[in-house]
Amino acid sequence: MDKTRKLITLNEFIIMRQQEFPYAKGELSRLLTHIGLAAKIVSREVNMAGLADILGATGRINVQGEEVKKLDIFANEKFINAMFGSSEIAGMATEENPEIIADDTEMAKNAKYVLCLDPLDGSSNIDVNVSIGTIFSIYRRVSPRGHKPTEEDFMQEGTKQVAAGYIIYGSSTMLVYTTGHGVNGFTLDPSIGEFCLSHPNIKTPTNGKIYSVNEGNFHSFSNGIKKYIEYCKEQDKESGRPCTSRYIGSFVADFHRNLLKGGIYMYPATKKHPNGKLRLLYEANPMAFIIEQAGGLAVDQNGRRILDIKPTELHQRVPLFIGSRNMVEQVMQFIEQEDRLKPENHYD
Ligand code: P6P
Repeated sequence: MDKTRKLITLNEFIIMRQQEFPYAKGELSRLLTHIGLAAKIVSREVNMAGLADILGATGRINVQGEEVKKLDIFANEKFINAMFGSSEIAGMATEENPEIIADDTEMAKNAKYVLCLDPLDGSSNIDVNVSIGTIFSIYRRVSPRGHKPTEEDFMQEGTKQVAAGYIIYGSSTMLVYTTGHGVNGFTLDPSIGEFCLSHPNIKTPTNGKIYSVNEGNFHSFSNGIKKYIEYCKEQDKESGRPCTSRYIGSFVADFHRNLLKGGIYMYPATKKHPNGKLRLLYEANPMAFIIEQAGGLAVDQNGRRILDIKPTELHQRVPLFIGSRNMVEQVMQFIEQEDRLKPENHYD
């Protein structure tokens, strides 16, 4: 990073950008600032996890049927506390809670926003020191203020998001977010405890050479997806193939690398996950908002734009194809040719 460039902290950036919203009264700015605070607290704990008694499983299974790690609970609690502490959130939907969470205070009942959260995505990687992340999505509530929020506030199409972002706890901790005016990345400088602007106005390459998918599920994929993966492996100098296969098993880490370098992440329908594995409200939608703002695409297995999907359940899953525009369009062509135009094809 150019050391001569003025250091811009996340809070300075948020205030600078608030001036672009003439009618903003600072609520969203305050909310984003509190997200940054919670991220710092979780980052400290994630980086200390190996030393503190916070690794390992809790012995509980969450609403997703997945094993709950101690850090999952820690991150969930820290973000819940920070969000309601901002007084800007009427309620939250998080991966760790089967129902929406609402705060009974008058302040919360009168708040303008609701938040969808995956507090710690990729948590199966926690105990083996692989990068993990937090994903958030913010909506204006649609229910009347002065009352607790309803599920309707969370069942909005992704196009209605006011802001979305993620924190990646990796070789460094980064916070990447959008409010619909581009995508900006901030790297945590632990020596001053501030997120500093390190990746202004992120644009994802239109094409890429990286494909991210769990090929262990290969025989469960549709023919179109199988043929696309085989296409990625073929030798073709002109098109720069073979592609490179990179799959960390941590969505935030795979997404972040592909966002910066170009690539596609795919979690198709499988036998075990007939609707894909990624959740619409707090994984697919926020990342789809970011990737579109960065010039990429995010669609489901029918080629439907993720952000246009009207949610019907809080924890619903959706097959996800997200990343460089050309790569997403290409896999959709294979699905069109092999699955839809040849109805005799079916998932094995
Ligand atoms: P699989 C983590 O549980 C997660 O939701 C994503 O972070 C990750 O990309 C995916 O699931 C990994 O799933 O079935 O390939 O192990």
